[in-house]
Amino acid sequence: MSLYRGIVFLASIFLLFGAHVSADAVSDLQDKGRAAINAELAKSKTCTAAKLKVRKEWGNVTVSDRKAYIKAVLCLFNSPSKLPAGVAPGAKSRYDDFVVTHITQTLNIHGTGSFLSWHRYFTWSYEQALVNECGYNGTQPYWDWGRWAADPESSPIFDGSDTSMSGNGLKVKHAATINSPAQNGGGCVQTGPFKNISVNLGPVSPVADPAPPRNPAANGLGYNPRCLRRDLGPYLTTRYTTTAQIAALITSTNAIGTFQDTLQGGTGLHGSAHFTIGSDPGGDFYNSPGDPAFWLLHSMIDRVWYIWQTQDLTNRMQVIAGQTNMFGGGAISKLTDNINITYVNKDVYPMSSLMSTVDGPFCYVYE
Ligand SMILES: *[C@@H]1O[C@H](CO)[C@@H](O)[C@H](O)[C@H]1NC(C)=O
Ligand SMILES: *[C@@H]1O[C@H](CO)[C@@H](O)[C@H](O)[C@H]1NC(C)=O
Ligand SMILES: *[C@@H]1O[C@H](CO)[C@@H](O)[C@H](O)[C@H]1NC(C)=O
Ligand SMILES: *[C@@H]1O[C@H](CO)[C@@H](O)[C@H](O)[C@H]1NC(C)=O
Ligand SMILES: [Cu+2]
Repeated sequence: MSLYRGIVFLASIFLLFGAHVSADAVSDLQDKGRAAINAELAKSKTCTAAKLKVRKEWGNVTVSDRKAYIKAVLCLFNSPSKLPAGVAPGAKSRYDDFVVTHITQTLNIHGTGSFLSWHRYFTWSYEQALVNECGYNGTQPYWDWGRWAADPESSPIFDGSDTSMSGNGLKVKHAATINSPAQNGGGCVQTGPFKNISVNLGPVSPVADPAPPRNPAANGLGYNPRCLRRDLGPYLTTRYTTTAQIAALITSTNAIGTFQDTLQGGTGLHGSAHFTIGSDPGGDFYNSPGDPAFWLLHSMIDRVWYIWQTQDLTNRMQVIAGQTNMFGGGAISKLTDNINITYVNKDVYPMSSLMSTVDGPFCYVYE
């Protein structure tokens, strides 16, 4: 065979098989950590291989499972609130109970030692509500920001189809925010399964143009019904949440403090993903769970933490850093500190019980 034909032959082999065997860099790290999780599972007091659940990327969830997930989320929007009278007059649905829980604890769950474990437990409790209160039998999907970084609007998560989490907001003329130039939406979401939901709570700290109407209560818990808005676009994802950047965070940070601070820093993965949804309530630090894509975003935050942990479980499982108040105030956070999200899950756990995804209340891995 001539040299030329040899090269063509090798290139064809690569095209046929190479593209399939090489997963992305973050999935490679995930696969590398899986043996450590399996060893942890074998020691678990609560989780077994038979009970283990697998959380998947939205693009890898089957169409019928996406529909089942959407149906269960709509069920939470259509179920009554269970909050005791007087806690939040604006909470009209069971879904709103989760939003209220986040609003009232915001200053003690971000930039604190509890950020990762609080949001892990919060997201899992939401998944539990979908299962136990709305008949869902799947798992909480995640949004891999890197996979769709080039164009989030065309992803199966935000393409506006009836198997998406609804599309962008209507394109309206609007100003840049401090976090991003104006992107491709800014108005009300008018496509997909969630086009008709009512955002009832907040705003508390809106980062959106035009500004949402003020809440009748200063704490944002009054009734303030309005449309769901988004301002999706590629500005932040192409700059700050690429697969290479996600992998770099996992491989270049050894200390939990550095890991969580980099994740949450100015142009870190967490804020960049939130401001990619943007607008109202997506761009509101307190009220962001009012957008149902919040849970896919935070499942990915949890996945990044999980993958980071699995690279060195012995040193990265039961570790914590930070204080109890977002502004650096309060006490030093301890693994014995309780996480209490009372209205959406009555079970209170110390953070030490929320560090492993295959022990304590949890029994899941990522794929
Ligand atoms: C979940 O529900 C779907 C549809 O109702 C069904 O096809 C599937 O077998 C169920 N899966 C499990 C694990 O129960
Ligand atoms: C949209 O929501 C409103 C208020 O909840 C309801 O009256 C209306 O029937 C809904 N429309 C559709 C198409 O679901
Ligand atoms: C959890 O918070 C609720 C509401 O603030 C409170 O009533 C309850 O006593 C707390 N539970 C624990 C165990 O701290
Ligand atoms: C998604 O599915 C594709 C095709 O089956 C697979 O190659 C890829 O690894 C999956 N990605 C994730 C994140 O599971
Ligand atoms: Cu949060």
